This record gives sequence, structure tokens and C-alpha cells, in this order.
Amino acid sequence: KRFNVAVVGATGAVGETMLSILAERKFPVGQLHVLASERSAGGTIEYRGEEYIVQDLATFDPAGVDIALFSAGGSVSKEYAPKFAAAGAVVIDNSSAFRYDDDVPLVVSEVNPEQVANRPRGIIANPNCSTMQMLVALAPLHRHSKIERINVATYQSVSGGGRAAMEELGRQTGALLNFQDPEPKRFPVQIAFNLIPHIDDFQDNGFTKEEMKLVWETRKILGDDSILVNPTAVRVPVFYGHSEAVAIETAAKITPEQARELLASAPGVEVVDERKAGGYPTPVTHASGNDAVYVGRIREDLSHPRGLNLWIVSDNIRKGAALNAVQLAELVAAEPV
Ligand code: A2P
Ligand code: 11C
Repeated sequence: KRFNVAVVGATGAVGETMLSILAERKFPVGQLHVLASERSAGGTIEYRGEEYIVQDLATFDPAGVDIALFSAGGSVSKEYAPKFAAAGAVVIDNSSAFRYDDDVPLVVSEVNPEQVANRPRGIIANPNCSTMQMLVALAPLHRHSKIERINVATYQSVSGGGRAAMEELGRQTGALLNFQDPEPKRFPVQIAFNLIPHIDDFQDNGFTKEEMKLVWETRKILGDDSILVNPTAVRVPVFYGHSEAVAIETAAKITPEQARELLASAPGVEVVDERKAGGYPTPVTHASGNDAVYVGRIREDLSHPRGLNLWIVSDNIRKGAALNAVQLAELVAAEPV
């Protein structure tokens, strides 16, 4: 069976990777529709050697679409995802628009794939990139011994902010090397040669929304509201790949050796953990352009008897967004008719 697929936000950083991953994994695409705003409508996008004309989402008729992959921002999803679902499509939405709705499943393909079937609104939400990679690595440990608390600091690349954010890092880097003003536009302050402890909007509790996503989404995906999560999310001048320094506290102690063994056989995970120069994953040397979630620097927490430290790195555009969305589409495609 083939599926008529619409990619909404096809010209964006995530959308273009959705298309290349659909092709790489030979997803059984029937008709393909590539959609964006009227700004890029009429342009062309290549898919498996053929040119497709970009259509304006606002005037597109979703009748006949089987699976729609949305990655054009929350407000676009809020408006159009229900219309696609009403027309019969299964919507896989990469925005945060529906993630916290009780009647929308939030699914990491390696962690809670069974939840895909539980979609009364025809919408499945794709988690935020920082939660995605963290849970691919932590779920196997949590299944072994319940995780009670997670302390996490993220080091998030600029591609998480889309194409304009990547261009800003490039432009500012060039400007600063030429003794010119960096002129921040997309980021609140200079990102080149800097770090910014602020991603998404500030909340009343002093955390940012990016930080609260790690709290809300971890609990929903693991189905456990008792898990404590204490996050700090930081933007770093890296193009592709988010990194996370994670410290977990488990009900029973997990030793580094046990953790390495559990992770070595976990789907989607690669352990890179040699205690020598370069024996750990980084965004550039491991994550960028690759599918796995890489885990290294596994060691005991010196300050807690049941604490374990890990360094988790993955390509935020691939596993953190486009790849997981395509994996969810594969789960939908495999459902009995
Ligand atoms: P467009 O190229 O027409 O602006 P990124 O996250 O890399 O910035 O990409 C955002 C994606 O979402 C792009 O494909 C962009 O299309 C699309 N998009 C943004 N706003 C809209 C909209 N109002 N309707 C449809 N697509 C949109
Ligand atoms: C970032 N995590 O790195 C964001 C991008 O909720 O889907 C994705 C935002 C989201 O900026």
C-alpha cells in the first residue's frame, strides 16, 4: 500500500530533512504534496530525482491526503492540522501546539510507540528535540530502575531555531571576524562566540518554555507524573546537534557498567564512552547528519549514592524532529487496515 503524503513547512530546516528521510527510508509515498507559505509557493523541491512544485498551504485542499507531516510552527499547526485531520489525514505534528492535550499522544518511536494508535483527533504530536534525545537514552535506564529525578543542562544548536537562526550564526561569525557589529535579530543577544541561557518564552515560574517542555514532555511520554525534572536550556553557537549534561537519580543504584550495558542494546542509542581524548560524542564529530542518540561520559555522581551522570548528543533536526516524525509515519503505515 502507498500513502499520499503532505509535508507542511517543506521549505524549512525540518521539512527538507523530512523529505530526505522519507526518501532514504523508502517510505511508501503515493502522491507527494510539498506545502509552505505563499512566500515560497511556486518554487520547486526535489524528491527522489523529481521536481515538485511548492503549494500554498492556505489554498491547498487536503482531501485525499493520508499522512501529513507538519513543521511550520505552532500557529500554522493550530489552524491547519485540525482541517487536515477532518479531511481524513493522520497528522504528525512537530510543533508544540497539541503536545500537552490529553487527547493527543506524544510519541518517541523507541519509547512509547504503542501510543500512536491512541489518537481520537487524528493528530499525533512529535516531542521537542531536547526531550526526544534525552528520553531515547533515559527510557532504557528508567525501565531498569525508576528515575526519580533528572537534572539537565542543555547545549542547543542554532538549527533548532530554523533557517533564519542558522543564517544569523553564520552572518555574525563573519561580521565579528571582520571587526563589524554582529547586529542580533533572530536571537535576543549575539550568538556567535557566545552562549544564551534563554530559549523560547519566559514563564511565570522563572523557567523558559523550552525548559518546561523537558518537564511536561518527560512526564507525559514516560507516563509518570512523579518524575522530577530540573532543567536549564542554553543556546550555543553550534549549527547542528543538541548536547545535554544529564544527572539522574534512580530508585535503585545503576552503575556505569550496567548503564553502558543497558544502553548498548537500546534501540536508537550508540554508546561512545572511552575515557580518553575524543572518546566521547560531540555535535560535530558524531551527531550532525546522523540518526543515533550518542551517549558518553557515563560516570557515578560523586554527590549522590544513586546518581549517574551522562552526556547525550544527537542531531536535533534528525532524531529530534524529522526522523522521529517519519518513524511515527512508519508506525501509522504499518497499522492493519
Ligand atoms: P516559507 O518558506 O514559505 O516561509 P524554518 O523553521 O526553517 O524557518 O521553516 C519554517 C517552515 O514553515 C518553512 O517551510 C515556511 O515556509 C513554513 N511556514 C511558515 N509560516 C507558514 C505559513 N503561514 N503557512 C505555511 N507555511 C509556513
Ligand atoms: C530549539 N527545541 O532548539 C527548539 C526547537 O517546541 O518544537 C523546537 C521547538 C519545538 O530552539
